[in-house]
Amino acid sequence: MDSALGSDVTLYGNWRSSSTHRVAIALRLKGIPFRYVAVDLSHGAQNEASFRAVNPGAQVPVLVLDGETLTQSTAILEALDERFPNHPRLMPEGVLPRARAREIVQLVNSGMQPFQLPSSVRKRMTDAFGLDQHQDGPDRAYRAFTTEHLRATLAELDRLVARTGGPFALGDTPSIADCLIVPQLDASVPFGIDINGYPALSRTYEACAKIAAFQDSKSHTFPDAPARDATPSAGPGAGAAQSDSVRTAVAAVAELARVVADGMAYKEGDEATARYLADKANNPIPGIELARAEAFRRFGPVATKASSYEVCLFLRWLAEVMGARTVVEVGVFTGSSSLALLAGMPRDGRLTAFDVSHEYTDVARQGWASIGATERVDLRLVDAHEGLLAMQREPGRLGTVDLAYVDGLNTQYQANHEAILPLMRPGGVIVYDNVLWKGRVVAGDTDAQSTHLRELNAMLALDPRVSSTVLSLGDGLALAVCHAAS
Ligand SMILES: N[C@@H](CCC(=O)N[C@@H](CS)C(=O)NCC(=O)O)C(=O)O
Repeated sequence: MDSALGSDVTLYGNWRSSSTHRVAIALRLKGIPFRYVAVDLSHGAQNEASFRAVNPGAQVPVLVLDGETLTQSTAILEALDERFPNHPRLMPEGVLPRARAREIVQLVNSGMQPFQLPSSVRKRMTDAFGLDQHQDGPDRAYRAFTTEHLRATLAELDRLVARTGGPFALGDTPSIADCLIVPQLDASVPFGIDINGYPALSRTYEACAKIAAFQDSKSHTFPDAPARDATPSAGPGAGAAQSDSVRTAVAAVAELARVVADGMAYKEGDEATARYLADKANNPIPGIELARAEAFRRFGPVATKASSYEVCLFLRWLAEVMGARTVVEVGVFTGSSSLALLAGMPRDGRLTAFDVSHEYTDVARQGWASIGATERVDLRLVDAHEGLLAMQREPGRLGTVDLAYVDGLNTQYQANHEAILPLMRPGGVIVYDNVLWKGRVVAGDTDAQSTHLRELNAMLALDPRVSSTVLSLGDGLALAVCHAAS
């Protein structure tokens, strides 16, 4: 029996605190109603006497349960599981499975989260290590270290999670491990980390993304998150507020902007230029902001797999200067690049687009509908390589494509190159995205993707059927002009 009804549960937390997210997820998984009290960490509310009276340790989360005050999120999760032993159990049965769960919990709790220092602690650290003397400045130096540390530790976390067949971290149901992993992955994105590089973690993340307890515990859904109207704080009420789609979209845009700006600030090293280019030096691409916000709301960090904004701007421009009427896209995902291509094509242009995911392309479909372009897109939910070969067999298709944009499964690029070439008209252009693969291609990494892309770049340079060049735009863009349909 769920004995939660009637119990008085209060969570003190903060919208950006991943440790708070862990507890909120667990409470919602268990269906435990709770009151949420926001502690404004960015203005030092944790150090005020009123909060120190609750937790002298001056940190969130704090859970008040049955009149007792509990701190340390992992202790809270275990206490909740024992106090409310209803389904799903957060801790598995059996000595070994419990030890396996704790391996994951400890790696995140003590090996990862503490390195994402709040600014007050970060200042103490950068001062203690003399990082103001560092050539990149104290903050960049800290971020570079944390990013490298997270990358290395995520690889180990991925190994631990890969031991089960999934879909969740410990098997068929969500557990304590997922309560820690999902907020940790969300928190890693602002450090420029692409979680798609960790297959077992991506699998777990996607399984959790389908569950309301995880969806309703994202940072932007908390009552103290910015870009929300002031609403009375409430636990289950936070979920109800999320159904207000407009407010959620606004919060999601704000969150996305923060994540993108954080990522750009580190990756590109020039946040001001990135912001200026996006805000002041380009017309917006119709529909793209909402599509990106909706993708982020639904899929969290997975949404960052979308083509970068600068690549989208370039695609629109290219489609326009080429007057591209017949366009092929491989890898629609959530629709950013297709919206860019459609924006550059004439009104009678048609886009044939390949993807295998109903879920991701559902967001793309919304985007096309929002700009009245539904009829201009022929979406084919099939394996792209098979789909391209089938397209070759359709009457009148060979030698007709003006522009092809290839993204998606980047170990299929070489096969797709062969399948696309016969479809291209002489002078048509094929664009391949991510050909520098976050620096790994140049660094000589030997994983399957880096190796494949290095081979592709070398092959394109020598392929007599095309003239090609590679731009270091976004994550690297290869452009191949076709000499003749072959
Ligand atoms: N190990 C603790 C970590 C708690 C923690 O790091 N809390 C952060 C927010 S995620 C905090 O309150 N920071 C405020 C500060 O340290 O000033 C737990 O799992 O609860």
